Amino acid sequence: MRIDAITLFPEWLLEIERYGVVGRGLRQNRLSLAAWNPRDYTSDPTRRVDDRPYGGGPGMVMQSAPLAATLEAIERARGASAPVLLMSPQGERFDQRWAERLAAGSGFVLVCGRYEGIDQRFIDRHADAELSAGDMVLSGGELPAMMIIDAVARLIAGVLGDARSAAEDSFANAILDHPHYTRPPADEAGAVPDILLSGDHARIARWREKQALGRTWLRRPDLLDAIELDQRQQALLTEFVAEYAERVPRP
Ligand code: 9D3
Repeated sequence: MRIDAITLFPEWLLEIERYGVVGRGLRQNRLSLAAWNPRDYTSDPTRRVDDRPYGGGPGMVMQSAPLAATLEAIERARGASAPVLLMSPQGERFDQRWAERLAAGSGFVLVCGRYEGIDQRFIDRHADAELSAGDMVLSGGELPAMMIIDAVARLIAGVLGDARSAAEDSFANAILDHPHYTRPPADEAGAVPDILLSGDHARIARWREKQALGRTWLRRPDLLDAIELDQRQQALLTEFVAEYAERVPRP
């Protein structure tokens, strides 16, 4: 998998090479990452890549030509074209389905904007999709790009040590995780639920699934609307809801 990123802050973006799952993927040669600065591909002697918006208004707009020239250099280096994904607050929300789709291909180009935005002509001509990290205002596309690289890297076969993990994650994507506990069995914040200390693996699995479904019902009902529960899961959730109604009496 080859990922190229266009950014005014290439050193920052490449920091992720030094850590965690992305670092591991690079060392294993299952992933390669390159960052390209559009200032290196402008004909302007002052290396300018932005200008004032036509029609007026605050802020600056990234010019199309330096981005297009950078993209051309990337395609030359790759020897082929690759999907171009623009990081944008106007984009489609990036999620695990997007991560899976990207991990299934051989790579892509991430374009990180800065300033108020990017000249629409670059977007229209070159962007295959626009992706957002969610409804918050950031100062550029670099952090969303790093987020995407991390999410995709952990789906590349062999990058996660444990083959189970990625598959479990994709189920965990549909509903929330159950709570976790580790030693000690009791501390100033309370005791670990008895069942987890019982050694009864079947009951523990059932308890965890019930907690996962219950938390999803409490915190992310939208996720439950999107999936079909089987009869066993439906029964576990009904149990959770009944116990919850007892614990928290409504006025
Ligand atoms: C505050 C300025 N905004 C309206 C006047 C427009 C705006 C322009 C540029 C808002 C943010 C940005 C920079 N953000 C990104 O490039 C970005 C982003 C984000 O801000 N939130 C979530 N996902 C993304 S992906 C790229």
